[in-house]
Amino acid sequence: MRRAVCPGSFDPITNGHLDIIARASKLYDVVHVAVMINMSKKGLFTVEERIDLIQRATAEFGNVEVESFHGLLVDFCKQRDIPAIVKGLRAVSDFDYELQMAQMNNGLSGVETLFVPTNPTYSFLSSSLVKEVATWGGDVSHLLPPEVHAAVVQRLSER
Ligand code: COD
Repeated sequence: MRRAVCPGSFDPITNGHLDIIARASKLYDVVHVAVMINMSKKGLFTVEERIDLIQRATAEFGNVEVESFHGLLVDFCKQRDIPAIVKGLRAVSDFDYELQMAQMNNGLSGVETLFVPTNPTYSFLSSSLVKEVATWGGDVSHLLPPEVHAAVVQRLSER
């Protein structure tokens, strides 16, 4: 069984994340989506809400498992016998930090990181930018899965 993990904050999942997960799901038997628990940062959505949104957005792929994790990504990989991390690369600005993490993770445990070039349609897209634009009433419906867009609009209207 070939396994890989797509890790992230996913606050919330965007079409850019979804594109990488979809492509990984064609290359691997099982793709684990690992939602990082960050105690020091309050997100727009709780980790449980993010997991629910990712599960709904990826249900059609049929081989995606969504979980949260706390601590080192390499420990998440070790516990599940996952040899590969799949990451999307948006621009050169992503590369420096991603390279450092890939080399650190490989040195810690031997896990490999594979970089998938972003779909050019989403090369500018990040969760934080979506939240900022949506907060000020901008239209982000084309950048999010429909159920995620509805949840973002709902959550911002409660504030
Ligand atoms: N197009 C393509 N890919 C994208 C896009 C896009 N528009 N947006 C995001 N992505 C991909 C990128 O690969 C990105 O890395 C990933 O999605 C997740 O993005 P975010 O923004 O949701 O999540 P981050 O960047 O906050 O996640 C960072 C991690 C959780 C992956 C990282 O901090 C981590 O591994 N932490 C665990 C602790 C650890 O092991 N630390 C040591 C690291 S060496």
